[in-house]
Amino acid sequence: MEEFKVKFKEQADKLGAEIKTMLQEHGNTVIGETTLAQIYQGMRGMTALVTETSLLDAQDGIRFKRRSIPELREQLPKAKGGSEPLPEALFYLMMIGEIPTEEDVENLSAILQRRSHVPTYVFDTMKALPKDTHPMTQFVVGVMALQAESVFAKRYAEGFSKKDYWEATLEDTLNLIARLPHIAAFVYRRKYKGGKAVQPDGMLDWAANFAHMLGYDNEEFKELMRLYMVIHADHEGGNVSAHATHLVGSALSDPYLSYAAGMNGLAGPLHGLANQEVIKWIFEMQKELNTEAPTAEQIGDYVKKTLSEGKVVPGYGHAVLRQTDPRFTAQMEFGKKHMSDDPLVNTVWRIYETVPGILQALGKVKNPWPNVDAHSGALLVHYGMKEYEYYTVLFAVSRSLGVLSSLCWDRALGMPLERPKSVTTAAVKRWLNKEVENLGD
Ligand code: NMX
Ligand code: MLT
Repeated sequence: MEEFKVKFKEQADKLGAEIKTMLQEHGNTVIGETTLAQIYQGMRGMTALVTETSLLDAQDGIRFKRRSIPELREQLPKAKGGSEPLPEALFYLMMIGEIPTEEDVENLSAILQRRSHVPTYVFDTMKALPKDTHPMTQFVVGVMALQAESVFAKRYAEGFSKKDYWEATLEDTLNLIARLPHIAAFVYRRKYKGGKAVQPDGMLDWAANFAHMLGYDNEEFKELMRLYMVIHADHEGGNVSAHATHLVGSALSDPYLSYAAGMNGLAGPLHGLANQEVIKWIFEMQKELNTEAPTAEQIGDYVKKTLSEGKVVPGYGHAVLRQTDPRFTAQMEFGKKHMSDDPLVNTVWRIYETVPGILQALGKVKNPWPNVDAHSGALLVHYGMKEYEYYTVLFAVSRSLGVLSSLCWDRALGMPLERPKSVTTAAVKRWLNKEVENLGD
């Protein structure tokens, strides 16, 4: 068995034993109360899940094993000559719980390289779709075609023991993460570059090879992809893509089915699709105002127009965060280092100076600050990737690292089927009128 698997199993057994003892001693401890408003309003603030890979703080943002985004950028190993963290290293941290050595990361990159071949029938399946199909749909169809390769599904069909679920899940996880960049690059090259594929380069790290297959060999773009793949990887367990992956996985659907479910959630405009919506919105604003560099006043008027049309300002607000997303700040720092004069990037920064005050004045928006999606597109446009409908696919490739690590943890810890109770409004009324003793009777 690969050393990486052995190390993960050791960590999982240790944590599993701790959880068992904790539940024996504290299983009946009450952790909070649930209000009627919460079950009608998207379960905000309701602690209802355990996710081992990361933890979100409303003020400070995401932390991976207690390390913030700036700390990850400092502490995780980098590519030779690079200064951004390697996503493989973050995957290692989420699985093993420690910052890997450079050798650990090289071993993991090699494991992924060995598993990266995508069978031709997957591309043939994707080719059956009209070229103008949304890139996220093409991507998920590719993932679903690849499901025929699932080790978990095969072994389950043959009949295998619960205690081996984790290993088959990890097999699928490594295979899927290894292959996703190729599937994603195929979507891009097919839809936007006349179908001319770029062959993978086995000497490159995971993110740099993805950039290469997309057709971007600029070293700075490779650095951007490393940073992008790290900061989009995980955002604890309650976000739509992580929660959907976990929920579907809880039915013992294999990692391909589970990840595809999560990515269908990521494709929604209130979640990952917001990255395309941000650039679309900025391009439309530039067109309407007939300028590449709108003033703060012009931006303010355009924001008010957007709101008056009953639309949200994409890239702003969050269900949990109550401050500027540190993932936005990391991208702003990247922009300042590599492209401080770029007009579009400067427009993103001017929007940042303008929007929060306007949203705050509405009095209902709980977080007027930018999230990760407010910045990402402008950096991509700088390097020539203007096809904004594709952006969520980049998010999806990165998110595989988090949601699939979580699925490995779910299986290793023997997490059960997720099945919360639901009620009807009629039942709520009966309960409020004291016609029944318990809500749901
Ligand atoms: N522009 C306009 N109105 C907003 C915005 C915004 N950016 N954010 C929140 N609101 C409104 C929201 O629609 C709601 O209005 P109403 O009561 O009329 O329905 C009100 O403010 C209260 O919403 P909140 O409790 O602040 O936000 P909630 O937790 O419900 O939603 C988001 C969070 C992220 C869905 C919301 O802020 C939003 O729609 N933002 C724009 C889309 C976006 O950027 N999504 C990406 C999130 C990050 N990601 O990658 O997933
Ligand atoms: C995410 O990265 O998943 C988003 O910020 C949404 C969330 O955390 O709810």
